[in-house]
Amino acid sequence: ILELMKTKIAKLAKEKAALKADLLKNHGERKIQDVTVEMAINGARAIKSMVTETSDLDANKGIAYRHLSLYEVNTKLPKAPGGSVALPEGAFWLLVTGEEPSAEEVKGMTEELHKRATIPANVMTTIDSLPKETHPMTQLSVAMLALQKDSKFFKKYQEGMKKDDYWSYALEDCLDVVAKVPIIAAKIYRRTFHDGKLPEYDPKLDWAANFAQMLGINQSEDFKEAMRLYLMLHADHEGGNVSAHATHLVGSALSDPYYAWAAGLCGLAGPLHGLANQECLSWLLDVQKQLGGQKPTKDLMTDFANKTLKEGKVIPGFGHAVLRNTDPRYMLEREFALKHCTEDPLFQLVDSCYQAIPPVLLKQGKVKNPFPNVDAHSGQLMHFYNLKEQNFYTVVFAVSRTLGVMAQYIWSRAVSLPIERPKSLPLDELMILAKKH
Ligand code: CMX
Repeated sequence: ILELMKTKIAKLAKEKAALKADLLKNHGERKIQDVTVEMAINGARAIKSMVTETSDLDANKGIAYRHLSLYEVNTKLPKAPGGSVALPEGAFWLLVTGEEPSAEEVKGMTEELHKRATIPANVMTTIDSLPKETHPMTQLSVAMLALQKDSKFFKKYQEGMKKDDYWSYALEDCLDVVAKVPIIAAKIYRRTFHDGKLPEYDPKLDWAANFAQMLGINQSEDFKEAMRLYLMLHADHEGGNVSAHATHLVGSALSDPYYAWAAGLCGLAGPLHGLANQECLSWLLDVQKQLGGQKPTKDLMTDFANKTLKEGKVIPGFGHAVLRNTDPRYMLEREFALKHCTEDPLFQLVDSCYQAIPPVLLKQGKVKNPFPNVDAHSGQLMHFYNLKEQNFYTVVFAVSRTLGVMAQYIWSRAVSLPIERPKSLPLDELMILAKKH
């Protein structure tokens, strides 16, 4: 399967290289946007200054993996036997090759990952040497760097590999990372929250199902299916978000995929990014406690939302920096929950928030997007299937996002994107420029 994958990437890379050359030669001076002082100060928001091949975020339709919406990905891509959710390794194939995989190709992909799913003893020892209270995201970042010793990209670069070969060794490392990350995540989970015993890896299972069973908390088929959905939905979200951008930036220095993703993981650990999902569940559980068994009616939830706003806090799980509509990832999780867990009191609370909170935020008047994002739902699903340790949620997100950032890394090398080096300015220089224009 690896050779087939390489053939597909090589073919697409040739087309993309021609497109890039055409853009640079014939349109390189063309203006695509004005950059304002506000954009420069406020986090480069909306400045079109990066190339990411794998996915594209539309403010209304949400993320598309290679031009396919998440609904299309979920409908069209192969499922596990008896399942109804697209397999995340199929999404990875799509992100990497640009093509919808056949069932045979996804099966091959799963097998390829099984072959690479061994964790060197030194990496396990490194994880075990960390105090158990170390945040699971710190443990994961440390483990990523411990894996770096075996980077094929790094080794080949030292030996003087040609530029044209960068992407194929990047692919080797990226496949290794994708194969190993769920086992490492499960290892961190078991040692941090349980007895430290790691269930055996099961090569008969797909990538997500194996991760679900290695957590050792719920062996049901429904949990495996929920995990497939979660890992498929969170796989990629364009290149400008903190973790993807950090990974891309570090990779642009030709640091190998392990170094690059370790940097990205540190970004994902931030409360304004990957940590938001854990905060969202905390808010829901707190509301549930205050409800003390009362039914979460729309009126009650409106009161809770107003109370949170009055306290000067944001309502976690609502709003988005780019999206201006309900996040399709939220909707797909909601559809799943409607099929599997409508009796769950926490789902009923989430459902009531869905009805009550957008009107409250709209009335407040300053939020650009009053609708829920994915974080408003994913915690409920994990919690329902007995994955209750919120400190671990960002690690589950990281397992999924590994697919996207690794696909992006491969493509950054395949189209030879150069080292990234935006121009920065001190504020007084910005004032001089602002007054000049
Ligand atoms: N509750 C209350 N106020 C909110 C809000 C919310 N959920 N979302 C935005 N606002 C406020 C902002 O704080 C801002 O207020 P000020 O002008 O007083 O600073 C105002 O509305 C305008 O903000 P915005 O332009 O609509 O949103 P931003 O692009 O600045 O921020 C985000 C986006 C996600 C950080 C913000 O909506 C938020 O804090 N949401 C809650 C936390 C959350 O769910 N994070 C997960 C994001 C998921 C993801 O990134 O994938």
